[in-house]
Amino acid sequence: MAKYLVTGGCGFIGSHLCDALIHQGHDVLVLDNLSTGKLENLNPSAQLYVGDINDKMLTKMLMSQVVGCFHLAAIASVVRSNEAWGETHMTNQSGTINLFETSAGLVKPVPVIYASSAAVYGDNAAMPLTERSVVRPLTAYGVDKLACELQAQVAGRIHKVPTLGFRFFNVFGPRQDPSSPYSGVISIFSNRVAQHQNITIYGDGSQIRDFVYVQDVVRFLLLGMQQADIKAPVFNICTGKASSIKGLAQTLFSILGYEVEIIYAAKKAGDIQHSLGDPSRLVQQFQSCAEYDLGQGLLEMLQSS
Ligand code: NAD
Ligand code: UD2
Repeated sequence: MAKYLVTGGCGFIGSHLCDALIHQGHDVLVLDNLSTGKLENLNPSAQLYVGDINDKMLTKMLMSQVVGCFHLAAIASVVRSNEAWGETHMTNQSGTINLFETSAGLVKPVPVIYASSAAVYGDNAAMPLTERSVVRPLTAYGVDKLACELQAQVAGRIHKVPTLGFRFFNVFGPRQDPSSPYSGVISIFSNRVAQHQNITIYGDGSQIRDFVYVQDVVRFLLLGMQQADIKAPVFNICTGKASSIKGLAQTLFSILGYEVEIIYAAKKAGDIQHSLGDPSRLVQQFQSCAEYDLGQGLLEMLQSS
């Protein structure tokens, strides 16, 4: 049994991670400013500190108590990163540096496992995307995530902080807030279809995504804590399976046993056409692959709501 810090523990992915850590018998401290996270997401056994990841006194007080930090706090919306450039940078890059720096300042630096994103690849047509593919982030969000990976190298090389970064592809599952305008397509579609409301597909629906279920992401985060290294390794978390947005709607219809009207609207500016990851490096490192496919994940998500 050990004690861990989870930043962003009241959010979608962080709250599932807290559940898993607590289920394994660990103590969990959570640092979250509740900007998008919700109190009701959080496991009651976790100890919540409402505050900012840039608060140096707070991060020092928390990190000095734990054996490792899972860093998931971020402004996770790409659209928001474009609207509030400087503000998201303060959280997404400076906040990450503060956590690395806090760890570096401890008698013995603690490992930091952090969330990067497939957004670092931008619209790279070379599919599937491996960790060696060209990175060409198109947004402030993607640039900050890539910068976090570079700062992790600094943390390891200069300050001996062990880190490990995961490039999440499109994560889905329970607690992904469908009411947010920035929410993921699966939470929006499943919420609307469940209420027999129409859904909107932007573009012709042929765009491809690699949807990965939140429980798989949590499993790799936990495994990652044992593999953090001062060489700052980075891994895709993806399934390697492509789903079109049109195909997603059809899968949802067949699981629920009915259909709703699909409205086609103009493709959103900057929307990535194809995003498909190659999980080979992940599988090789952790001797494990994503266990859920889209259908299984959708089924579990719908049953849990
Ligand atoms: P989320 O918005 O549900 O969770 C983020 C959490 O961080 C929230 O609880 C929020 O309140 C908190 N937070 C934000 N700014 C903070 C700050 N300055 N100080 C303290 N807390 C702060 O998002 P999520 O989908 O759970 O994303 C978790 C991580 O995974 C993020 O780093 C995100 O960029 C990354 N990611 C997510 C996806 C996805 O498909 N959901 C894909 C790629 C990467
Ligand atoms: C995801 C992540 C983002 C970033 C990026 C990396 C989410 C919410 N966003 O953006 O954080 O990591 O990947 O490149 O996970 N769509 C519709 N109808 C809808 C909603 C969406 O057609 O009602 C389309 C949308 O235009 C896009 C696809 O569905 O083509 C996926 O959209 P998304 O917002 O779920 O995720 P994405 O890939 O844009």
